[in-house]
Amino acid sequence: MTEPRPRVWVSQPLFDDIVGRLKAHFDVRATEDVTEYTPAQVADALRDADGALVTLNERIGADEIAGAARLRAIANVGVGYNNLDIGALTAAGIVATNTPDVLTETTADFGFALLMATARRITEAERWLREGQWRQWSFGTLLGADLHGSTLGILGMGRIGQGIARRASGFDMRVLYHNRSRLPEGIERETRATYAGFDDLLSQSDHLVLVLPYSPQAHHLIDAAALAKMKPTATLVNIARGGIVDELALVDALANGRLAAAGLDVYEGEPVVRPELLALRNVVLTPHIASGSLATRRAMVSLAVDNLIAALGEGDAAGHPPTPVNPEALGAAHAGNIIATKRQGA
Ligand code: 8YV
Repeated sequence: MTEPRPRVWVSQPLFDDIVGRLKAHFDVRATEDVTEYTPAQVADALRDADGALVTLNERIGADEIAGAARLRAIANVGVGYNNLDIGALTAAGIVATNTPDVLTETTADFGFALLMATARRITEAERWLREGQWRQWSFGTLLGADLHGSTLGILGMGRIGQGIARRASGFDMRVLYHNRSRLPEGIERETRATYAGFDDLLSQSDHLVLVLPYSPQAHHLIDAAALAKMKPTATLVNIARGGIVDELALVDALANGRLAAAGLDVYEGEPVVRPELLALRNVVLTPHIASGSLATRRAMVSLAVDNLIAALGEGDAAGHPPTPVNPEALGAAHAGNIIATKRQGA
């Protein structure tokens, strides 16, 4: 009798031609429609799966994998993986992978676009024009803030932060950054970025861009106290995760002239956006699309597919997924059946 093929669950419709590559190795359970799952539905979908290809919308932790005795790998389509409880997955011998590098430049492009739109009030100006408010040309219409010659603060100086810094030096901006650890001198020189303490970054930036990974320590890092340290003329751009900013404190600062403007691609309760934010004139709001060029989204799915195939011990790179998040779980994933038996409490 032939061994049954491993089963994989693909949580959202992605690109059929790329996801189709999984079919050479696995029985694939794909999803036709964009779906919002309850935790119980995620647990159900994982129950008989050996692997899963998921997006940031699927939260997977101890509860969701409790009944998933065969599960050995989760390939996340995205560089951020705060939707996954890595501790719980590692303890269960499940490999998690993400999609770094392939989205760096596209996401940095978007961060810069959002920064420019925010500083120069581009979406606000278009709305105003479309509303028929442009009745006569006036010298003082919709005056914004310059990028050139200003100080850009970058909070989180990983690959995307560095991409934004490189773009900023082309705009003659002075670039400050704050990061968990200071970057090697060579990278500081190449990106023309200067390390600053957190408070200095807040107080000196004319424009502040958030590009740090979300973690419990980063939750509401930009709160009322942090916002109070910023210049009232400053702008804030968030392309990281919504939870880094206390949105109510942000709304208060924007509504009361303590911050000039904000550009947000991510939200605490996305896809729900607070009505208080929607009501403000001085915010640019986009629906979590920073990595969303067609080529990059395809590259992300392709890398996730490669990761899943290799993490489940198939293909040319069997056992060596290109971008694992918890490589320490790799050995365990290979001893698949042993782990499965352990997880079932046998
Ligand atoms: C993705 C992102 O679109 O990579 C990330 O961390 O936030 C976005 O680029 C998202 O993760 C899709 O799952």
